[in-house]
Amino acid sequence: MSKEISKFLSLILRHEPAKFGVELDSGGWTPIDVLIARVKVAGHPNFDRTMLDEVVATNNKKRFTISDDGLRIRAAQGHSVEVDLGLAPTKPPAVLYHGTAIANIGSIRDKGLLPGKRQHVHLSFDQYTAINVGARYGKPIVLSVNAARMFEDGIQFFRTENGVWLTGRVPVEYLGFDQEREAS
Ligand code: HQG
Repeated sequence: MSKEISKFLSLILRHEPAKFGVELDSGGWTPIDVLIARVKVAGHPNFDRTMLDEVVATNNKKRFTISDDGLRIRAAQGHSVEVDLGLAPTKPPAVLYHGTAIANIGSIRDKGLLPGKRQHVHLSFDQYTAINVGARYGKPIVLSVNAARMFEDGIQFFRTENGVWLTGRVPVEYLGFDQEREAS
């Protein structure tokens, strides 16, 4: 139940708020009481604040953030609708990782990492997380990203409330394909 609700909240808060009668402000926030009302009519009549708090607290990736006053909620990352999370540009670790499906490698070698439907390219702090991200789309492979050099070259990075690293795109010269041989 909790996983189903979590996925539904991600859909509303990242991708299709209008479809469910939810309005996000420029920072991606929305009032919790309205959200709960919309989730109830969308097929989860028992949904309430206690359940929402539990989903937020137990979510394995801490995908949702509640405002300090407890009245609003937003997705910590992953938006396809345009929001400005208001994150300060931050110096990244020297190396970050990106998990993808092996099937994407040819195109990534060609064009680098692009954000696709989302607002940013998502990068992971560790290889374990990255492999799980990549496995969502097929046989996974992990690419390393020379974040130190990107940063030196003036490219901005942001760290989300739940520890995901975001950047606009990753040109191919910053990518390491070292693991490709192991994966094939
Ligand atoms: C790939 C999850 C071909 C990219 C995760 C990825 C993450 C290219 C896919 C968050 C490409 C986009 C985001 C290129 C990138 N050619 N394929 N030039 N450039 N790609 O889902 O990073 O569980 O939009 O490798 O944990 O997989 O939802 O991005 O495979 O943090 O909270 O295009 O979603 O978080 O897929 O995942 P996505 P992602 P949640």
